[in-house]
Amino acid sequence: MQKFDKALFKKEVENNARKLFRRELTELNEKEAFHAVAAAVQNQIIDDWIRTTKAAEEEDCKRVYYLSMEFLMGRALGNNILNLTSQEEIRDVINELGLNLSALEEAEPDWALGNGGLGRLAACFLDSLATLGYWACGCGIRYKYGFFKQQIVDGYQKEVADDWLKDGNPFEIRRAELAKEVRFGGWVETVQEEDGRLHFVHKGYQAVEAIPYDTPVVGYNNHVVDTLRVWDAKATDTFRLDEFDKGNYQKAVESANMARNIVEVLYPNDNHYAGKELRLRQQYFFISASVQTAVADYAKRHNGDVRKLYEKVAFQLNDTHPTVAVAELMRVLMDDYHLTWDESWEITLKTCAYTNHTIMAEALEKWPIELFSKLLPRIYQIVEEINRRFCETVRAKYPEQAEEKIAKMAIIYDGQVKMAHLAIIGGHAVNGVAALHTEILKKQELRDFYEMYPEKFSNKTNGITQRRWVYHANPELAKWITAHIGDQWLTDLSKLEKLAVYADDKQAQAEFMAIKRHNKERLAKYVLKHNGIKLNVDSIFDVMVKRLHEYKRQLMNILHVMYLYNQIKDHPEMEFYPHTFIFGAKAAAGYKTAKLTIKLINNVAEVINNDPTIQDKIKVVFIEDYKVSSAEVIIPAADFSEQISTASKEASGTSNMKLMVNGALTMGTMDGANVEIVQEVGAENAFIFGMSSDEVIALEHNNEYRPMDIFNNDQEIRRVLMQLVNGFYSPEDPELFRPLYDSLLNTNESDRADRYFILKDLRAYMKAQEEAVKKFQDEEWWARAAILNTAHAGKFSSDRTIEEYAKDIWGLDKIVFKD
Ligand code: 26M
Repeated sequence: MQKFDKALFKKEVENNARKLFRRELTELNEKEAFHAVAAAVQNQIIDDWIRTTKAAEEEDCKRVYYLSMEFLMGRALGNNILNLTSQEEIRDVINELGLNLSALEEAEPDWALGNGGLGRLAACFLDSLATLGYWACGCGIRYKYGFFKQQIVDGYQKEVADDWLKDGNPFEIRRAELAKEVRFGGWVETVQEEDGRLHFVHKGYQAVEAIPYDTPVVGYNNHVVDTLRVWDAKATDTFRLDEFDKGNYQKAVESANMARNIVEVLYPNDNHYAGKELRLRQQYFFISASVQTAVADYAKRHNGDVRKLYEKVAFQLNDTHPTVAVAELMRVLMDDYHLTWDESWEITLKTCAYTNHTIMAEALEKWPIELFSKLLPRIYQIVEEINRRFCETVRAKYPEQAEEKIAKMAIIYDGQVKMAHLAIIGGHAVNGVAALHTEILKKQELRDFYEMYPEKFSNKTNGITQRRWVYHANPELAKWITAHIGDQWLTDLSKLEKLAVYADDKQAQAEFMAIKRHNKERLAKYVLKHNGIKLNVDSIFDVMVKRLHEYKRQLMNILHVMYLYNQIKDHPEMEFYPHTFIFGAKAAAGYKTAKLTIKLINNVAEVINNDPTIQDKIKVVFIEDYKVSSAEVIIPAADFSEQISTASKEASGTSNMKLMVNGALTMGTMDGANVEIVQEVGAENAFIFGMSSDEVIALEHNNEYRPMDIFNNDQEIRRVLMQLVNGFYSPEDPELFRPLYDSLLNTNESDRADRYFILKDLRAYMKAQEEAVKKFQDEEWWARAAILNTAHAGKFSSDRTIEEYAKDIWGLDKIVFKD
């Protein structure tokens, strides 16, 4: 590989300015200059990208298709530059050109094609796949509008459309030549072939053209470039002409609108299923296009013989959202490649694998059969046949309890198509995303399936990429780590272990905490600019950043803040260490309780931050529009990491890992990957509290939980709850927070009171907080524990996770460059 040519790069940037804007570089604003530089960076990538595909094709490598409705990529420019390892050279050139690299990076919009954990995990996985030298393609949807932007107006969340593509995306390439047709609606006709076989013909459908846009996924320092392929939708020209000929203008416009609608917007729900037809349309649209492409690409390389597809192709289903892939692969193999059912079934089983990301019942996808069969008649027919055969198997295996098993396990039952069942039955692997979560799946949620197919189940604890979450987000810490243990941690995070010997080293402690302080200053600047609030960098930065959901218990956090405020008001003389509570969270647009919690946090902030008698002992900050790029500023500045979900509810969590590796201490319940974090760092270097998952599950079953008893017996908690309904935080509308109060204390027709055991865990949480604050004041103890958190975070690299998937589920080999 040739060395980075600074002079050439500089010329290219200058030329790009002229080509793109017909102006000189010096005359461009920051956004325009970003485009000029990004185009030059893309040019650095392109040869490696082509070369990667060539090498993988020549060696006939196995390729994994990561099928996901979401890829929460964040910004690309800075990360690409880091992974190309030409950061210093590029920075020099940019400085010589009178520009500033970080300012240019900030001009790029976030690629917010995802909601939260599941989407960001997909993005971390792509980074790891490329870095480890595997051949991978992320397949998804090119949403015109990504996850909404959040504005806080009068304390309320307001959703604003995220028009992220309006200035174009310099990293994407439109591949019109690879378009595929996707068919909706119509009916299926059965035709008997000469050989007696039945053939199924899809008639009267509406066709949509799927057009792929490819963006590069740059591996770190290895010249491997994988692909993120997102599909755009267009009305098919043939259909339109046809309709015009008949003078049916209306229908032609309808079809164009239908196409546009499919890719219009990302559904902003997470862990919640709504049963919208458009959502199923989105799912089938990108799956059909991706599956057709994967099979065609394989066929091209294997003389049209697809019977060994599974040897070279793996489909990973990111939750149940892409599960129609099981039936679509069956359809393509049978209808387009003329394989038999049995041949197709064997291939499908060996190709597909499913990851479960949640046990929340309201997240389970169950489509009404009318809706499903009308939109996807041929697919429904195939699902019915898969189901029929599955039920036969169950009857043979469990003759005694057949109907009971079928009621629980069938794909089609009670008028619904159960996508999780299809994913489990139609694939060879099922995995949970943390050890505890996988155990709960095996013992409870998916118990019958585990009993029937124990060999399919495994755990793959989530991870995060250290390239974005340390190297890019926390450059000072990255430099410090490299100075102490070398730079191998960038591709082998277990190397961080070597930092443990510095935990007791006074100088190392001082340096580590100085870096934390700089990061707190950087965040304080951000908050001043975006919120107009001045932060005290000597205070504890207590950070809770994640989607807003009742089970994550942001409400418990703010109730604790309300309690502290009462304490200080009652005892103004008491010693109190300054404490800054930082929140970042978006609520699903239709999720009332979640939105009201945001309003509560903001009202509490308003009252406390403006109370002069508090003298800045407590600050509450709600950071507007939490997203990947702001996470990169917030996370490195954290002292406390809030991971306080009701045990058993958070499948894994990933902000817990990002915060840990950046030296924050976990304040958490024994839930999701917190359990493994504690295992790695030691319970003495975290603050663990609350009910265990077993206790929660037992209490859910025995119906003996009475939150009202807590209200009646604990006067301090009672007072906090009363402040929700006496106008203390909403004098203009004392009833405003009544729904939150009710959710904690009053059982209603749909819900038992305090479904997530907030009051049950609140005392324990308050104690854990008190303990943590005490420990924080012992600077030496804290510095040691913070270093140890970074040192023991090695397990939580997505590189480790991907190696496990590659070995246990996908059977991938690495790309080798021969030239
Ligand atoms: C479903 C139907 C309709 C519209 C949207 C959805 C939907 C979208 C996203 C449902 C769930 C979605 O995401 C769930 C999610 O993010 N789960 C999180 O996955 C992380 C990665 O494994 C885990 O770390 C988190 O614990 C888990 O909550």
